[in-house]
Amino acid sequence: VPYYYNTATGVLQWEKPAELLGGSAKATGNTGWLWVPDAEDGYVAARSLAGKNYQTMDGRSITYNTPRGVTLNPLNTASLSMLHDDLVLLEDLCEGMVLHNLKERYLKDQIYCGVGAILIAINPFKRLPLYTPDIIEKYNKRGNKVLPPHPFDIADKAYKTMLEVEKNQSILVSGESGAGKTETTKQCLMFLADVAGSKANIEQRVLSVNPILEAFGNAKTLRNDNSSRFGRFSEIILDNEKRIAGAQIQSYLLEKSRVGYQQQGERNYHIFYQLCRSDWAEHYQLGGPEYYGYLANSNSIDVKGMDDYREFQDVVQSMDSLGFTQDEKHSIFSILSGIIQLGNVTFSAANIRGADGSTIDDINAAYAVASQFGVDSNQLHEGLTHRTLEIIGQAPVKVPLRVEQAVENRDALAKYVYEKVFHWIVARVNKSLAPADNSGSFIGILDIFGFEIFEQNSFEQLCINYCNEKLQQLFNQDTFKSEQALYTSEGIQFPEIQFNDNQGILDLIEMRGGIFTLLDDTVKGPGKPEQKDQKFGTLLDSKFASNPCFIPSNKHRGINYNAFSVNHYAGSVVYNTDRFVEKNKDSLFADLYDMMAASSDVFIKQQFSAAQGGRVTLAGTFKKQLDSLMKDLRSTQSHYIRCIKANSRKKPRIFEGASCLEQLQCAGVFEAVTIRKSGFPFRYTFERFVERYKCVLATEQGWKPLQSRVPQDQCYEILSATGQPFSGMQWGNTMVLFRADEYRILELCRALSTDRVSSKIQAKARGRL
Ligand code: AOV
Ligand code: MG
Repeated sequence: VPYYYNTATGVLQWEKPAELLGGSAKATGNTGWLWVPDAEDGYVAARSLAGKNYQTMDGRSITYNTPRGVTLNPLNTASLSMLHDDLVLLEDLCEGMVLHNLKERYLKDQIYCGVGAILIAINPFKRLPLYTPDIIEKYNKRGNKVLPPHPFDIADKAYKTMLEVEKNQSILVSGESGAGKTETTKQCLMFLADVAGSKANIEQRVLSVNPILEAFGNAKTLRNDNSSRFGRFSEIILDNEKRIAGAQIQSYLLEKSRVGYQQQGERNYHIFYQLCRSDWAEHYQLGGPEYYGYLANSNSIDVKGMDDYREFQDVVQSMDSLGFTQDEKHSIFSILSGIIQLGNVTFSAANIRGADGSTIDDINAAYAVASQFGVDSNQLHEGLTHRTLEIIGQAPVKVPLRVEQAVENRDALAKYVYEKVFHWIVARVNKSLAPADNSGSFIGILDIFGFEIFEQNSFEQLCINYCNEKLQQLFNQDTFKSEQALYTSEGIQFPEIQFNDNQGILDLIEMRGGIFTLLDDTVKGPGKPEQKDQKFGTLLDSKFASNPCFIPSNKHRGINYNAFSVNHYAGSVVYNTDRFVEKNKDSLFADLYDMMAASSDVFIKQQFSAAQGGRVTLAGTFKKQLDSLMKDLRSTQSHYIRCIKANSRKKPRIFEGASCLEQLQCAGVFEAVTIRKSGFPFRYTFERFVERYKCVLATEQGWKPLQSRVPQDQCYEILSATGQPFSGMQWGNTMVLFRADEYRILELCRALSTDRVSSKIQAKARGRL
């Protein structure tokens, strides 16, 4: 077995440069291999045959039609075997190479990888021993050591930067459903709780928020058994000694439609099933979940690996540790029972004073709801099956609702009440975690839905994608700014850096007169919901026909619904305008609202005490929330974690390249790469440069010591020994910066030297044998 001995570092088994790998890799060197886009793998390494025909490295024949103006990236086969912790160190930073690196690492359970300051985390779909106390300890006590990429690395950086520069920090976690955002967030929280600690075990209370919020805000979906159906920004508040003093949570866009309806195979919120399975169920006259429409209609009741009975105990325990009173818990659970039973209230068509109306089938179901909600059962019956029309100058009239309208009205009540409960819980948690002194600094962690492009996209997707545009803008500006800051602090002239700015898309959506305002105006105007959707679509078309970020309805061929598209940074998304207006409306018929406000249950009464705002729209509320979030984030130093879902089967060891590529694009990873690449992407402090390249001085006779003592001079010495011009090197105050061309030459020189020396040692070793 040949061995390599590096006399400069004293390390045996030198990391052998790829250019010298010998054998097949060498033979196939740079001879026409290309990264060819592939529908399944994202990219495959292949060689051009004739025309559209290519042969892949593993011998398959494929065809690819290269679009005009596109050149395929050449591939240096030797670099295939070099895997990096930080993708920026790839000499060839193209999409194919990035994807290849991530895949090879993933298959070796190296699920984390950096791209500059960004952490990419690929969901392993299996438990890895990466989060133990001794690993926390390792990151916490690292000193100056560079450790492998990890969420602890990011949390540690955030915490230590805060200690150093007294600036609030934030960690922004994004990715598609099931990519691992919530798990990653919990890992960061766990690290901070452990490392920062607190005076009175406050960190344990901060951690006990998770079971509660997950029970009320998470549900089983087809994509994720424990899918968060709300966005969340958790601020961990630190005192003057930088110990945890409390926390505050802000939630975004709870998916309330789930309360009334779930797709087949999905579930309602976990808490409903937990309550039905709990020892408390009897108290609220609840049977098993299979008895209730809201819980059983989607044919998914139990989740593999999830114990609803036990989880409920966790929830109650967490509530206790956060100081929820017995009364508060009872109020919440009785409202939940009311919602569950409300779903079993069904209607039949009836003639009401000569008009088409409806009546409740089983009055006992309504009694049960009325008693849990503390309202009068007649009023409930009346409120569900009628609505009061107020016409100015006339006495109000009661209009009967047809069956389908009554059902919608019933679901609206359930959704509305549930949302109230959810918001109350978040507020209650915040009350109990509020720090005594409000002056502290914070580390915020954002766990929020990533960019969504579905087969059918609606109002919810527009809100989510709008949010991602906002975050993407911040991300680009941050990446740009941190590059700029580095060049400035190194005293190097800032190169011309280009990147795609998405302000135009944001303007289209949020500006006065933009999509959101038009939608809000349509909600307030007259007409039936369907007519309003139509009107909204027409308005958009007439207003934005020539906006480059917008595609009007008449440009959507082969689509059988009213559509418009937005050219988002992550790709063009087609939105279906049906129900947009209705979904944006965030109110309840006054009959039901007033009924709830008169409840005999103090808790409910309180929730409905404020007059219902007439003008509330979801778009308006969400925009306001986001503005405030962005303001908070801009005041912090941000750290980014991009979660990637390796496959849609939720199985370990499967890497679906094309989908991963799409996610990386949606995460804006390549924008960051572009920004970095357009400057000087390779950078080493003088010391690290010397460490890596001093071997260049080696000759046939062996290693040569450096003449100078000053690191920067040592760098010059090394470069001049290569005999290459290196005119493009940038000399900063502490580091040398350069581009891929210089990097390639340097690596080659390094490779040649180490090879010379190691073959010499081998020869010697053989001679001795
Ligand atoms: P999400 O938060 O990104 O989805 P989760 O964090 O809930 O995704 O992760 C989904 C599932 O993937 C988890 O329940 C785990 O089974 C598994 N998983 C994720 N990260 C890890 C890890 N580091 N180690 C082991 N298993 C992991 V959503 O909330 O749906 O957008 O709305
Ligand atoms: Mg989640």
